Amino acid sequence: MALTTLIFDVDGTLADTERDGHRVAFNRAFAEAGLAWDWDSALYGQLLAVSGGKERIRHYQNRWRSDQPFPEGDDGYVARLHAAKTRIYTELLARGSIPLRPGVRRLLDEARRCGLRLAIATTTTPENVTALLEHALGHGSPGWFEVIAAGDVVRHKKPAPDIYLYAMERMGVAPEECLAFEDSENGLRSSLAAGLATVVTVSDYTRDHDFDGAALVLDGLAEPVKPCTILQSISGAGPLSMFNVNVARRLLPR
Ligand code: XBP
Ligand code: MG
Repeated sequence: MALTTLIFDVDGTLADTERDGHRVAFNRAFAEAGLAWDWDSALYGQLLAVSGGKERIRHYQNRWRSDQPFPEGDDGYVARLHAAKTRIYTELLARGSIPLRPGVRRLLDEARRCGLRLAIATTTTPENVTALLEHALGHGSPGWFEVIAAGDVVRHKKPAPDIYLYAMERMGVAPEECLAFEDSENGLRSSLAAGLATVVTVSDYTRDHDFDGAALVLDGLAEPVKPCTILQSISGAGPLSMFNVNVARRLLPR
């Protein structure tokens, strides 16, 4: 089937949001709540194995702070802690502190010129996606994406396929006509389980993940002045110095 649709993960794929964005916001929210918790960069790398911020907070408490249980009978505690984190994170984005990764704007512009359909499939909170797009890509850019599938809209977060299946169902497209973009093993497991050919652009946190099954693994989408390195490739991808729509079309099985 011919390529009609590109579906993007957000964190780590569109922008390096984790270490200097989400992590910082979690720590500030902990401080505001009077919790003496501090997630350093290395610990945060381990915590990324659990996708979703609320799930990550619960996992950390359970695994590292079982001596400090959350207030008994207060079901909303984690939700409020996480809402504070979202407020702080979106404030960071509004200050323009997190740029897009190289090649992201170039590929989105080209895809739109070619009439490809765009969507987002992410575990992060919807406000975070809108804030990142508005501040890093430009005013009105959330409207470039027909569907922004995010956060708790599905029951099971990545590595479950649910968020990709939800996005495709909303658009009325089949996996055979779509290409997914991911940066992590959890993300790749999710897109592959949804039946999607997937391009991975690794980040510092995910470089050593297992990307078995990916159609292409690059160090980034790249720009004309700074070519990419191919880390893993299926036959048919061909040589490339930069990821573009032509390369995307070559990756779909005929
Ligand atoms: C990203 C995540 C997110 C963010 C935090 O994973 O795991 O949970 O770290 O976002 P992916 P929230 O890139 O695979 O979607 O705190 O808003 O949940
Ligand atoms: Mg990601």
